Amino acid sequence: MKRTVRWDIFCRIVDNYGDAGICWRLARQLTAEFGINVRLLLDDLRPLQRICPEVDSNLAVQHVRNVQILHWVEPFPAIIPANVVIEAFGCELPASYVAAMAAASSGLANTDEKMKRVWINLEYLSAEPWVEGFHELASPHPRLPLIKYFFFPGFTAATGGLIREAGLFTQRDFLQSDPAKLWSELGIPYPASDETIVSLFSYNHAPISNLLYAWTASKSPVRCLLPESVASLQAAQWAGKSHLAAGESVQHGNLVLQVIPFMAQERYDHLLWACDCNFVRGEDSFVRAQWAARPVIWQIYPQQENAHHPKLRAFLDLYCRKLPKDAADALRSLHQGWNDSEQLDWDNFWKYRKVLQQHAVAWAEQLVHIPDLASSLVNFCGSR
Ligand code: TRH
Repeated sequence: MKRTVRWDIFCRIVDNYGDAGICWRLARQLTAEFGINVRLLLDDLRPLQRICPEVDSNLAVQHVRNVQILHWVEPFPAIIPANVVIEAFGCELPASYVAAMAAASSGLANTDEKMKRVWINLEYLSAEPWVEGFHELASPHPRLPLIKYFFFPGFTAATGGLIREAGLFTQRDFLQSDPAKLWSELGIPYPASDETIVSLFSYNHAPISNLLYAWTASKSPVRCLLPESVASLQAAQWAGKSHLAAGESVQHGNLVLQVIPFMAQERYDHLLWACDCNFVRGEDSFVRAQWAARPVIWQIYPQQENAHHPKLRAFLDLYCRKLPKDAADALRSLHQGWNDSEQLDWDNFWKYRKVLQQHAVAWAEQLVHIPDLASSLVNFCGSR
């Protein structure tokens, strides 16, 4: 009798939406494209509900899009460990679950449970070169007969790759070829043809008002679409208001700032496809903006002791490799300003719009040649 392959993905929410967003995409792809039975265990379901409104954050167990979602609570209930166990972002598995994995591997469990488990520590994304040397490294458990493997997403063939669903580019190209349809599907009026449409998703410590002032004085009209949750105080202050809600828009100089509702994850992907340039943050929106094949400005998640600085540099080094020097300089300069709360020269950046656009397409095409993260995981785990 053929066994059903089961994977468990464990994730603790540190903050924001990225942890849930990444695990949710991975769970869905493993289910839809590989027929794997996935259980997603999250210690807080609220961020998932925000990006996927079908999820009910009050339920202990639920099935959404063929993924079983469990609220990870302590004390952790006794469940049979899956064939593959993903510990996302070093979240530390429940001790009882690890003990059950060890029992299964050492033959102490009953026949049904007796099978080797593959334990993966899924890391955060980094373009730093050291990642290639650590990807797929084995780390034997100090006491138990278990091995944990480090798995690094990344931008090169010597890493685990990036989350990218099958057919994503075909779907993107189809919608990008019909902008009127794309905007109407998003529920946003089709923008005027001379406007540069920019989406803005950032942390609150970004120099938002500097950017808004730069757009106000920019040489050509800019429409900034700002998802509601990040319609920060800075944007409201810039508009001379105490609060900005979804549906409100404000015009100053050459800028129209339009606050839009926070969207479900797939719709947000479509927003990235629709805009001329996307300001994104963290990890998941950063990757999705690259798949949009449009110029991207990344606000990196800040880490202690400025560990994010080399991470940002490493990405820009890789991304700018085939970009003409003057355009690369403008891109680096805008990233530096955006990440270090400095002045921003938007016009100097956007005068390279054509070359930046061509490069964004070429960059996405180049990344398609390395296996996506889900496929890399399935191949690696199959080979264990
Ligand atoms: O929310 P984030 O800041 O998440 C961060 C990063 O993942 C960071 O690396 C991690 O250390 C930290 O969390 C704990 O940014 P990120 O990664 O872009 O995730 C945002 C998610 O929200 C992404 O899946 C897209 C989704 N989203 C929507 O679904 N709708 C929206 O309207 C918007 C703006 C975002």
